[in-house]
Amino acid sequence: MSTDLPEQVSDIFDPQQWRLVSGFEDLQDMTYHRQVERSADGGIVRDLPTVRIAFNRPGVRNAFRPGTVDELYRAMDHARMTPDVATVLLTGNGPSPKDGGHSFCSGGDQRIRGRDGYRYAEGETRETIDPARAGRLHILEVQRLMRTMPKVVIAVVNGWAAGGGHSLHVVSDLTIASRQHGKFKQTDATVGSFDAGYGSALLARQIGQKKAREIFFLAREYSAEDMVAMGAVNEAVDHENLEKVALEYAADIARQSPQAIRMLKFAFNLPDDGLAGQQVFAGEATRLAYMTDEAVEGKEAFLEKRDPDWSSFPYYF
Ligand code: S0N
Repeated sequence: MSTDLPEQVSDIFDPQQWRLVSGFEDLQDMTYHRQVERSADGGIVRDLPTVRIAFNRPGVRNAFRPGTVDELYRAMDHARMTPDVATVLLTGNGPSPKDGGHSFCSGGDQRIRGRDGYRYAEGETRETIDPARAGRLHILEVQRLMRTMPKVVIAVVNGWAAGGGHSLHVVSDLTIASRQHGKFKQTDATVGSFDAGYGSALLARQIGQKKAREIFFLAREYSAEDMVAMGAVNEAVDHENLEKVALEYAADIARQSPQAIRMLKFAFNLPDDGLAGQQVFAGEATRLAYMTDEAVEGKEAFLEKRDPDWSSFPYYF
């Protein structure tokens, strides 16, 4: 029985609740943990259905560079494909070793944004960079994954959610935020970038056009309580209890039917996601239909080279 406790990665991270996810020990800019139940002697009794994916660059307010986004996508996709994971907590590690500042995520790392649209790591030049990787705005691929994965994603906003970090909270299914340190600021326009997809348009669907435009056009700072009042955040929580409350949310989600949660998430997305949303919802409906005798009859008739017999399947229930 393993008693390995993971490293303390943030001020409100309880190592007793978690284990490192194997296969992800190489992560540099993110951490990825699975919730576990431990016995009194600290041994892991069983896995629980929640994972914690966290930005791990607190010195730069958890800004993301291309490698960060690659790691985030990898962990998120692993969570998507793990059958007994119901909920993903997306958060930020910290506080900053430099100044004690707390951050969820401050968006794209501005130090590496080249005028040509590429992101340059230290020491890289136009000649040495791999353009296929460095120029991608692939945080948008993460947004789509979070949106379409059949799991609930909770943004656990422990500090600054700014720029592209603000957009990640918008695209999450639920958001809870630290009352003391959770701060929200949409700085895209300040630095000449703009999330013209979910980050802005979905925000407007969530809180209304006037408030969403205010957030983007004025780039002001908002507290967790401000965001609760606008309907952009589910709950403001005392900082020390933030991850505890996130796990309570996750425990409630785990008490619901997985199928019902999937269908509900896709149904909530559908009107805002157009045909792509319909495709995701309909794909799940097709999967359910394949489980019926009627669909089995269609398949078997084809394989047996006969006409299907629909006589026992009603047109109306
Ligand atoms: C978060 C803010 C408000 C916090 O202010 P505070 O507490 O005063 O801290 P600072 O002293 O400013 O920061 C502490 C240290 O961290 C560094 N730092 C902070 N944020 C970043 C960042 N985003 N990139 C690089 N470094 C960062 C500071 O420089 C400081 O370092 P030192 O101690 O060395 O001086 C405040 O920090 C702030 O406003 N940050 C910038 C927020 C921002 O503008 N982010 C970018 C917005 N744009 C995007 O995120 C684009 C998103 C994106 O990727 C995208 C989305 C859709 C389509 C395309 C794209 C695309 O890829 O471009």
